[in-house]
Amino acid sequence: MRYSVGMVDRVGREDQTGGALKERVRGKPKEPALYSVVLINDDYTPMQFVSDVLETVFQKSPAEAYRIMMQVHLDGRGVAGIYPWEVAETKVDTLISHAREAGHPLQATVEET
Ligand code: TYC
Repeated sequence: MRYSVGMVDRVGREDQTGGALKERVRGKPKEPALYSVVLINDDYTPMQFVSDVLETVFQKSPAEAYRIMMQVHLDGRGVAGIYPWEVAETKVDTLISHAREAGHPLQATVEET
């Protein structure tokens, strides 16, 4: 039996790409941009509430949550976490809705890192 080298070749290439066009990749692939969720101090939100949301929404340990809460309390602001854009936005939305539901004026913003 005889095989056509050209045909075997073409079938082989089609196998690798599934027949689809591949995008040319050049240069160093960029990491996705990251954003800080920044908590803002106020005079009314209880310290315990801020520590609790840092634990539940931002997955901080009790010690780290307390440290961040005190940093915000003393310095006026502090970073709760660093995430891709959509995650950061969702964290802020969750934080704000918990705070409003509990009647607290806690504020947070997303900033480019
Ligand atoms: N300053 C608040 C108090 O004394 C505590 C607080 C900490 C509020 C951090 C907001 O983002 C905040 N009860």
